[in-house]
Amino acid sequence: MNHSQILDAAKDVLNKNWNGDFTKPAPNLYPHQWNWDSGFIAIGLAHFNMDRAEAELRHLFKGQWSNGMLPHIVFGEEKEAHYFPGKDFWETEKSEYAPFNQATSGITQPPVHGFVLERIYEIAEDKKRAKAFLKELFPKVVSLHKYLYDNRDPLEEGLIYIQHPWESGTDNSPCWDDALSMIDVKELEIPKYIRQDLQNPKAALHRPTDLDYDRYVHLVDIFRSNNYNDKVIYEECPFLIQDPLFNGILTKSNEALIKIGGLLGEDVSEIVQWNELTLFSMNEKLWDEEWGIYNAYDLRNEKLILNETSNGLIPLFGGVPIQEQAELMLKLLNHPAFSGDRSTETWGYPTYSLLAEDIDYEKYWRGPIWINMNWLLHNGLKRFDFEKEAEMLKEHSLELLSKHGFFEYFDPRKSIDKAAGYGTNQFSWSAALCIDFLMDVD
Ligand code: 9WN
Repeated sequence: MNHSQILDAAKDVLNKNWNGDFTKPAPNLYPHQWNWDSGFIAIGLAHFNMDRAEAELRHLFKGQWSNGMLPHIVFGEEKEAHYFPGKDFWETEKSEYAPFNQATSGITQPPVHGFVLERIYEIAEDKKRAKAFLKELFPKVVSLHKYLYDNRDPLEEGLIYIQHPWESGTDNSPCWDDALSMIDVKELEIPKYIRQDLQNPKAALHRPTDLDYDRYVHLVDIFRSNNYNDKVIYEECPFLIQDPLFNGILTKSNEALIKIGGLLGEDVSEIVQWNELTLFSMNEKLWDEEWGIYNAYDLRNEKLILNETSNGLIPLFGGVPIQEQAELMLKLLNHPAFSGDRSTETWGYPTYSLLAEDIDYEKYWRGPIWINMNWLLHNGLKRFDFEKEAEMLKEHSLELLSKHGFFEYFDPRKSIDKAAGYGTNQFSWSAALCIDFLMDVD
């Protein structure tokens, strides 16, 4: 496929996944609206259908809770939508903050919306209209950030914790293994549930395990039985982690909100303070000088999680490192851990170190390449003028997409030529970010 054919094919995926209210991440597997997906999707839409880009985000924010929390799923109305956990499972009516006219989940996802608004403004030809949209969305995004700083940062370090692997967006990342292993499911009464994500014969090989799901369900059960009260959850939840991806995305969005606020003539002093604290603490607490990466921190068990995943490199995008640190991060990306060597020629960049003994090239967030991570890293590398690697990453992403289709994730090994894409092959953010790569508006 040449570039114009891929572009058309990508738009086609987004058009087909649009249901009149929002874009589904994928037709059958993910039939509702997902939080960070919608952000990436809106960027792709902005290049060819601004009405829909705006509608996408407006619909997402219809699900915002009155305390600012933005749920990771905003449920649609489709009768045929089989997804676990569906809307009834969450029992969000137990929270005093959940909207009464829109069904949602009760946890959040990485706060991409600030930088998404900034990107939409950059792409927009009609700046007056785009500015009006920024004005409408700005207070909602600020209120999400305020929720995070007020409720998910009890030590006032500027480091937001996630309370569920689904909040990370990188659900079964090896980073969460140790903390999750403390949840002994044999000792617990796990509510009954039926997974809907294993319809595809190969899904069990690629997706999280049943043990993972038992733990995911147990955590949700803690939240709903405590009426989504953040103070109680902080006391009770066995999984509380400060993740460099979540916090690196937050700094990028803080920075974008500061710029947007300036454009709109809003007071941004509080956002400036939040951001300075987050940047400071990420470098004080999470930076690993030896390995050239940001670690995660397990707040519940009070220990660093030594990180070998690309979550720890996303702070490049958020401008967290200074140039010297960024150079160490680049060195790591060029190291066999993320770039392979002659015996394992790889696509850039796997989500888990190729040198890790338990890397699984086919399993979800435990090795495969994801287009959103490539897009975040591409833009992070550009920010530090690492043009060569940024270009390579874009080319690899486009080659994978045009060779195999708009898969959810890809095998990093170049030797695997057939069936190298896994999960759904009509994945919206793969299509949306492909469009952004191809359009390259600065
Ligand atoms: C759980 C929708 C979402 C993405 C996540 C990805 C996957 C859900 C699932 O799909 O998670 O939220 O059912 O596995 O891990 O990043 O937002 O595309």
